[in-house]
Amino acid sequence: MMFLALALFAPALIQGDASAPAAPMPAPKAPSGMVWVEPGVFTMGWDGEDGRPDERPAHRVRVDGFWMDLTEVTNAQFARFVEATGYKTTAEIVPSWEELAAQLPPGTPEPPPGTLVAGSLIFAKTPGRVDLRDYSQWWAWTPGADWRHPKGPGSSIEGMESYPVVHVSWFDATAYAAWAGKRLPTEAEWERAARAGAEGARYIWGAELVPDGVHRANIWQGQFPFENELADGFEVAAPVGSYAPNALGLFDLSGNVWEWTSDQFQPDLYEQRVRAGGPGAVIENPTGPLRAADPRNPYSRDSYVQKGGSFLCHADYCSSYRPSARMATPPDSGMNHLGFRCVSTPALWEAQLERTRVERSASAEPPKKPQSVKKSDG
Ligand SMILES: [Ca+2]
Ligand SMILES: [Ca+2]
Repeated sequence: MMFLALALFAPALIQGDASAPAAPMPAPKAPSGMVWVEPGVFTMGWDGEDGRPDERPAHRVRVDGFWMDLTEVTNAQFARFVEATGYKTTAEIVPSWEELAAQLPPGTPEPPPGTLVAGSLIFAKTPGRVDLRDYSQWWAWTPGADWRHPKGPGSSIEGMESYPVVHVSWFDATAYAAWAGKRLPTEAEWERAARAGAEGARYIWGAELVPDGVHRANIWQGQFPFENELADGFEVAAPVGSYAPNALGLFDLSGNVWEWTSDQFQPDLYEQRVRAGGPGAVIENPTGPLRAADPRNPYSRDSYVQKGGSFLCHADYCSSYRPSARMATPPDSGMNHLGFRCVSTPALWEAQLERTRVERSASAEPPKKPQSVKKSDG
């Protein structure tokens, strides 16, 4: 939290990116809690030895400027949204069989009536070493788990106001963003922001995972998924801003909780881009494909990219705290290591300010006088 306090009180000092070309205009005034990411070209993806096939080939991408939330969206911020709108998250609603069936192999029998319940997935350590290809061994479907009950029924978020909100589906994250005058970042915007000040580096902060013995992200040390040595101080999510930020002042882009993006996932997307663009092409403001092709969720039409890894990421298992790493999840799924942060643009933010002005003036109008009823003489 120390790092976060510093950044919130000195936002003007952390704008700018030495690796970006000079902006033609000064950065617009940032909405509270956000920082301007300059427009510019960067290398997206990773051809290094620890990169996975879906991160290849690295290619040049240009994105327009945008603001990004300094932190993952917190429980306190999400609570304000729910209070203002009465919104119910996906994890709080009993799923319909039609929705579930669309993500399962054809012919999967329908469960007996009354057995479908609202809930979410919670990580549970295994008793010992397991086959890492079968992630069902450390994920427990937990009825009653939702953003207000992150560990299931009986748990609460009291005292966890500054922790990232979790158990939020892509739909929930998108609804929050629209309410806040923001949107989810594209995958390219997210990676552009994460690479600020460390272009071409393996990690968001440079070449070493733990430079000078200082942990830079909340991930997993020890042996996944049964022994966590807690060298970075946290077993599950940490309050946002517990580690030093990147060059732009953005916290926890690496680790803590995964972050939803607005892009659908396809494992060979970068190959398709480079083929379509030709050698040396700079891809402008790329967005995801219209439909997903996610090998981990083969029956789901939609699966959205998430970035940054989480407190569960381990050097031997996924190392998804690298800025190029990609994972995807169907939009109706929540988990206790998956959250989000938002971005905004001058146009989106101006529309939000206008909406606020209209709402304020509407609520400031004096109440209409009741119409007097003329008594008839007749
Ligand atoms: Ca940790
Ligand atoms: Ca994160």
